[in-house]
Parts: sequence; C-alpha cells; structure tokens
Amino acid sequence: MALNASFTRLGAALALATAAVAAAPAQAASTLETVRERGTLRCGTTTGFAGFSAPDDQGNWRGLDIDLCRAIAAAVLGDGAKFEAVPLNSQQRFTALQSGEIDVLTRNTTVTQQRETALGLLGAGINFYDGQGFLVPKSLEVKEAKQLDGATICLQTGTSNENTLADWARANEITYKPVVIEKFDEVVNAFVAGRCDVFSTDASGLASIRASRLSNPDQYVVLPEIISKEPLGPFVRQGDDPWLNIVKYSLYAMIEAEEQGITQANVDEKRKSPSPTIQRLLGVTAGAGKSMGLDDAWAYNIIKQVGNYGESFERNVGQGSPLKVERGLNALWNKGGLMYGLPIR
Ligand SMILES: N[C@@H](CCC(=O)N[C@@H](CS)C(=O)NCC(=O)O)C(=O)O
Repeated sequence: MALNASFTRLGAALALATAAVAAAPAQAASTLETVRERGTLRCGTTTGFAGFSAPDDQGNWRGLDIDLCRAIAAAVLGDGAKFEAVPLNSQQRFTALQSGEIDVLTRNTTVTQQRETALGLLGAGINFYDGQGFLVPKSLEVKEAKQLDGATICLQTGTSNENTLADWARANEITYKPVVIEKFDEVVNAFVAGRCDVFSTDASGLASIRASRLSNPDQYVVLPEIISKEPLGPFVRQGDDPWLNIVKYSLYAMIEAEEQGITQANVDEKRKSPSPTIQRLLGVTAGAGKSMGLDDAWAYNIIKQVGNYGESFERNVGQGSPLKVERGLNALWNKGGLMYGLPIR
C-alpha cells in the first residue's frame, strides 16, 4: 500500500513535470537577437558615480563601466555609441536585469556566490578588483578602523557593503550605528552634513566621492584598512550562454589588447602585425567572430572606438582623471596585478 502510494506520488510528479514542460512558453528571443533588433544596447548604470558611470557636463555618459557598455555595443552592433544608459540605484539593479529591462548590468557590482545563485544572474568577468573601506573627516582624528567602535556609519541600501560591515564589526567585536539610505545623493549629503561619522563603501566609491562630491576633500581621509574583497564586474541573466560569452570576451578583448600593446591610436597599424594572436584579435584572420555570432572585426571595433583596458582605466579612474586611483590589483597579471584576459583563440 505504502509502495503504491509512493508510485502514485511519483506518477503525479512526473505528470506535473510533463505538463510544465508542455506549458512552457516558446524559447524567448536571445539577448543578442533582441539587441540587434532594437539597434541599441541597454546597460544598467549607477545614477551618477564619477569615474565609473556618470553623465558629463554635456550629458554624455562616461566611466570605466560605461566604456565596457560601449565595448559590448561596438562588438555587437559595430558602433559603441549605440547604447542607452539606464540609471539604477543599488537596490533596483538586479530586478532590472532579471526583468529584461536591461541587457547587461555594467555598474560597480560585486560578484558574489549569492548573486550568482539565488538571484539567477551570472558575473561575466571582473573589470575592477576592489575592497570595502572607510572615509572619515580628519577632525575625528581616527587613524585606524578599530577606533570606529561606537561610530555612526553611512551606507547605501542594497549594497554588499551592509553585510560586509556587519560581519567585520562582529568579527572584531565593534559596535556601530548604521545609517542606511536608499539614494546615493542622499547618503552622500547625509555624510557631508555630519549625520554620520563615517562613509563605508568600496574604495573606488570612496575615491569617487572624495574627488567629485566633497567641496573640501582635504579635510577627509580614507582609512588604510580594506575589510573585504569586492570584485566588480558586469552581470547577465542565467540561461543565455552565448550572451554571457559576448560580454565576457568583450572585456577580455580590452585586457588582451593592453597586453599586446594595441591602443586606440595604433590599432590600424597593428592589423599589419605578423603575430597570429594579434591577427585573430583584430579580425585579420577570417572567421574570427564566427563562433560568437559576431562580425570578424568585433574586437577591432572595441579597441578602435573605446581603447584597451589600461587606456580606459587611466582616462576614467586613473592618472588622467580626478580620482587618481593607482592600478594596484588592476594592473595586468604580468605587471604585478590580477588582470588576466583569457586567450582569444
Ligand atoms: N560593490 C558594492 C557596492 C556598489 C554600489 O551600489 N555602491 C554605491 C555606493 S558608491 C553606488 O554605486 N551608488 C550609486 C547609485 O546608487 O547610483 C555592491 O555591489 O553592492
């Protein structure tokens, strides 16, 4: 009887599963097809975070993450200008990707196990290795993070920074009072107005806030401690592997170009190189884009229109920018950093 009952349950479960398959909608259009049909790429960005994704005085979006968005548009549509920036705060970004409102999230987002599993999304490479830190007014005379016991700390809602700080405080037996605010502008304003003693977010965020949001940056200091790993990178939806590859290899093409010494200025000259690696990367070799469903010039277009990773880094967040971030972990692997583009062959 018990046996029969379990067989019946199994039968019912199978019937349900079959029905679910039968009722499944026809395969949704791939992201590549959707983007081609629309003629523009929709990238999820911040609401304005200098160096990574922010509109300039003319309203043109610029930044390291915007360059990645432009690179994908150049690879897929042949024109890096064919993108639309969709501004999202930290809280809104994942739903926008899950719902299909954006094609890719290119927005200082930490790749974590929970985000790659529970959220149904996947990280597609790392375009900035970061870590969480603290920004404090010099007047508080805080020299190291352990002195933050009892501090009021400003954070933005929906960031990994909230949990990281809680874990760090517990591990170090520190108590603090979080002031968690949804909008970036408002959390910055709260900090400037002294509603909290400390701002905690990714070190890149602190550099950006210091360079672009404080009228008297010299009166603030970033503490030496970095309390976490924040590998930032683009995200796509699970279940569209060809699209994942396009995003991933668009980034790797920029990193590989830097390693091969190919720049925006010399890319045409480099097409004459005898190196098979360079010929493949620049689409001199016939069929170089075929396996990704792209034009052979996909990576050439990226480098010609956007530049290599190092050029993008320096222009947006490095020495050519107000942020003046050092390459550090973001240097190439053969120059002491972690940037290692997978081979394009
Ligand atoms: N890397 C962290 C933090 C990313 C994040 O959203 N940082 C904030 C503070 S710097 C931000 O970019 N805000 C801009 C906005 O909401 O427009 C994460 O993925 O959760």
